[in-house]
Amino acid sequence: AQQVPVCIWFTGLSGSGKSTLANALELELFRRGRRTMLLDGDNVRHGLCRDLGMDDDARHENIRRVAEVAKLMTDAGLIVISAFISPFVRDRQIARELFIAGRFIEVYVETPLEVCVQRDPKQLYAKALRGEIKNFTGIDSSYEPPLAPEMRIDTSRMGLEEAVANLCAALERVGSL
Ligand code: GGZ
Repeated sequence: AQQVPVCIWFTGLSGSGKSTLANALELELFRRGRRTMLLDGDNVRHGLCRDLGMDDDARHENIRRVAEVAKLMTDAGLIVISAFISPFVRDRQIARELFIAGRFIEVYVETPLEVCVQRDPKQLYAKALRGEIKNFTGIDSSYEPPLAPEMRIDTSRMGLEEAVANLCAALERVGSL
């Protein structure tokens, strides 16, 4: 059967585990023969959005572009996985409204800030706390949690395998797997 195209939209703090989840999910979908497109900072902020910084307006524009690309990719029949902080409710709502009802799955990666600060794989929180990076999400730039996400994952409490299994179950419910 043809896969139902859908957008899985991860949102959460830097270091919350969005990219790890997105990559593991994409690998599992590949194993199951599904065609996917992964959108994240690595392939977007260095190209399509390389003109954008991290102030609020730049983040609005970043998410607007990513959402439009995600929509185009689902129109092409792909399962799109998006992994951006996407800190603002309004931007995520604008993204959601591009899609047919049920074809936008918002996943709140709700790993607590304290855990993200402890992980700090790129030492960005350390820099932000020293004032060397301005407008850092969770430090001096806000993160607005989703009010009604389709799914929540706290990567400090749930392992990667279980999280991917839960994501796949959600895709099965909407007919994408
Ligand atoms: C937050 C920042 C910042 C600031 C650079 N605030 O964890 P990372 O490192 O690898 O991913 C983060 C990425 C944020 O880009 P997004 O496109 O996801 O953000 S948004 O959705 O808000 O547009 C982080 C790094 O870039 N980074 N400066 N000031 N994260």
